[in-house]
Formats: sequence, structure tokens, C-alpha cells
Amino acid sequence: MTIAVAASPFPFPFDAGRAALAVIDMQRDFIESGGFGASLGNDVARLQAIVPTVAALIALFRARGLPILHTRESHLPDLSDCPPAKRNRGAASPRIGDSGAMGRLLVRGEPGNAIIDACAPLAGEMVVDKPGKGMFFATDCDAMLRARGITQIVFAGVTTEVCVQTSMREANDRGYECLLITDATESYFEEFKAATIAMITAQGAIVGWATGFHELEASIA
Ligand code: C5J
Repeated sequence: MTIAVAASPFPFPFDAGRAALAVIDMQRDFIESGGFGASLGNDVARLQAIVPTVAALIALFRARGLPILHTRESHLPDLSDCPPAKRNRGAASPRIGDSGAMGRLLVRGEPGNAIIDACAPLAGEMVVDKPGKGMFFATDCDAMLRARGITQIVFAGVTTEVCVQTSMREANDRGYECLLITDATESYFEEFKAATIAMITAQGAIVGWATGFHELEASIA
């Protein structure tokens, strides 16, 4: 059974039997000072502001018994999954793999690479380490979701125009119906978030739909 969730550019046909929540990269490396995002000169306070809404969205899916997939952008300690084309971007120092205030930046298992406590996965929830910006590149995401009969993905997390948008576009190309929760995602750049929402919903939802947390909650709670 589908429920019409008020969304842009038109109602999203939410089907609880086929839907999963994807929480993208709610990691200390992006949200806390001393992490990878801050090392690039970004203001992490913008991302911290959405934490209560992301936590409420996770709680909503848990209360409904719906599947949740958490991603972490991370690299192996030997950086064999981090091509120079990625590592050599941004400021000359520090770079991915260099030591920071929370351990080595964007390296799997380091304190800064963990998901923040407020959004931490529970046992049984899917957790995917991804070396790229998109959640499908070099991961088992597609197989994990298809094994559960998932064909709709509700997106939250950071950052809107990088890992969230890339994951949403990858999902759209694989045939998933995608809904972005606009107050449960954030960018270091206000204008990039607005542009992303406009781009994905344009041309009749060419990448997917967008709505607010309360619109989804009111429809499916
Ligand atoms: C970035 C991400 N911004 N999770 N990663 O490098 O969006």
C-alpha cells in the first residue's frame, strides 16, 4: 500500500514495505571540529544544526520497524582504496590519511571516522564503508538493499551536494525511487544545498523528490 507524502515536485508514493532510510556519513570527520571537513576550512556548525532532525528521522524508521542503512566515507589504513586523484585535492596539508585531532583523517577505525553518538547505528542495521562519495561505488549496497526488497530510499545526512547527491543519483540510475529529507541534510555551503534540491526535483523529479521531516512524519507515523 502506498501513502502519498507531500513532496516536491509532486507527492511521493511511499510504500513502507519497500522503503529504507539511508543516513549518509553522519561522521565525526564531517560534523566535529578537528575532522576532515574542518581540515578543508569548512564551518562544521552548519552540519551540527541538523543532528536532532536526523536523529528524529532515524527514530521514526526504528519505531516503524523499517530498514536503516548508515554509510561512512572511509579508507583502508594503507590508503590502497584512495586514489591520488582523491587524496591530492584540497589544501596541501593535512590530507586524507594524515593525523588530525581525532586520529587519521577519513581512515577506517579511527575515532574521527565514527558515526556521531546521536546517530549511531543499532545492532542489525546496515552499515556500509564507502571509499567514494556515492554509496554504491565499490560497496555491497545494491545487493544488501535488493535482498531486502527495497525499491525506495529516503535520504538524509551530509553533505547535501557531495555524498548525499552522488548517492541519490547512483540510486536513481539503479531504479530506486529517492526522497530527500531537506531538513535532515546539510551542506557547508547554503547555496549548494539549495541548488541540489532544485536540481534533483527539477524536470518532474529527474533524480527524485524532496520533502521536510514533518511532512514525512505526518504521513507515515
Ligand atoms: C565530502 C561527504 N563532502 N560525505 N564527503 O567530502 O559529503
